[in-house]
Amino acid sequence: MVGTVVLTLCHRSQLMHRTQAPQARPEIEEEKTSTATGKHDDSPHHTRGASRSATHRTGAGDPGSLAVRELLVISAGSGAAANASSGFGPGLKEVFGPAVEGTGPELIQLLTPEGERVEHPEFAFDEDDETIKSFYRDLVMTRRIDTEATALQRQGELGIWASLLGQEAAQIGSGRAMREQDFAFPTYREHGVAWCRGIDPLHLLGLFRGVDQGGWDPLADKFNLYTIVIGAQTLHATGYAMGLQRDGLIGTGDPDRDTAVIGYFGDGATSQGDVNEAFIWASVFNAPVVFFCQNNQWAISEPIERQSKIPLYQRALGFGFPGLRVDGNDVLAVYAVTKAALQRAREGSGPTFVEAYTYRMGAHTTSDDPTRYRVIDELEHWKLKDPIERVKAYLSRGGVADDAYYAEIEAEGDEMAARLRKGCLELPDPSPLDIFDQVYEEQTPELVAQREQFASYLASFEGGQS
Ligand SMILES: Cc1ncc(C[n+]2csc(CCOP(=O)(O)OP(=O)(O)O)c2C)c(N)n1
Ligand SMILES: [Mg+2]
Repeated sequence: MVGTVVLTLCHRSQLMHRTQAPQARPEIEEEKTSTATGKHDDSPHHTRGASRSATHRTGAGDPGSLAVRELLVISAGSGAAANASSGFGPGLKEVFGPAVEGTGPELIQLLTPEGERVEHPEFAFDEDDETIKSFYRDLVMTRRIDTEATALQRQGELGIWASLLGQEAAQIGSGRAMREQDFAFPTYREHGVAWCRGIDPLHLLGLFRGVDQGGWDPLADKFNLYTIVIGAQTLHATGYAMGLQRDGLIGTGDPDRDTAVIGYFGDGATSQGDVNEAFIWASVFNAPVVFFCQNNQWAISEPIERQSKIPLYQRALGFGFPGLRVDGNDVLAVYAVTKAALQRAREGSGPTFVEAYTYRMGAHTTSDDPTRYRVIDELEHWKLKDPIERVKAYLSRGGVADDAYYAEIEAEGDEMAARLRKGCLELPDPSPLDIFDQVYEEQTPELVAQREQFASYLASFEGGQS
């Protein structure tokens, strides 16, 4: 029952984390101290302290040479290392500005965690309150899919589930910004975008139950099948975007014809070669693609500090296209920013990197236990920035929606969840022979022979199938 997806969503980096060589002296010292005091690597407190504080201390300018690294370690005690000039050229702060840590002042936000609308000089949310109400519905329904799928996995009905808890606004805001003709290339977590593309969530359950590969038609829904190989879909997105260029589907001025592509990936994926290659191709060919990174702060157990020493969006500069950081828990800001970036692509102005700054509130997948590597305080902090609560606060304060509306949405969610549960349990198991039918569009002689051989093997069992 447990399909191919299960094994590939593995915890390799989690295992590696424990055996990794430390990046700099302070970490070594910390590990020695903690061993001496009886703590070992499995302690969540130790892991948190070591990875967070040590990387902050070494997260500095140009660490290319040992001499520079030593300089940074020496200055680490002052807390200035992240911005210090190494003496070998300008420091990060001088090149990129002051925001090399935290969310920084450049975070684009249009709705605060308290549900207050705020202005931004470059981006505005220009839709009405009815649209915000519909965003609320999408957010709640998406979270409901997630809750039901998690429960189904816990009851043994799914092999695994990758929760999007906390990332709903990043996905609904960007998904709703797409036009019908735009094409999305997701990872394995984009359940909210799938919802926006009109994909029946039962298909998502089929994939995670291991009975099919997703089952939706990527061309019909303009939503590619989930990609588990980290970062690979950014190349697919770029290639597709270049195809659109060659088909003359950008820059015509016709809003129903001009098309953009959006490629989703995580913070950890930015360390993959595929992603960096996609950036280069998209840049030099001016491909109509939006690189949408959900920086949820973690790649399984690896914190963002181990992926980048500068805010991710600033990397775009080095590739030659614009990068922006948006509050990924603010559905209005994500919508406004993604809409502008997609339009830029459709007009033929090339790629944009959007970093949606958010937080993975749940485990990496149902196979993961985040209490082993991160502090509970972090989660408490992010709960205050919940993407759904702030929309509800806005709607309630302005009298746009009331309890009756919220109850209606909740009832709709429960009804959908019951349908999904029933549908999931009724999903037919595939025949083992299906695999031969779905490799190529047309059969090859080798496959036909292999199929026959396997069919007679299956038939050799009592009650076996052919
Ligand atoms: C090429 C490749 N390497 C490793 C893995 C195992 N793996 C699955 S998810 C994951 C972490 C991805 O983190 P991130 O890109 O931040 O996305 P998130 O899961 O946080 O959404 C890894 C290493 C994989 N699926 N593919
Ligand atoms: Mg991540």
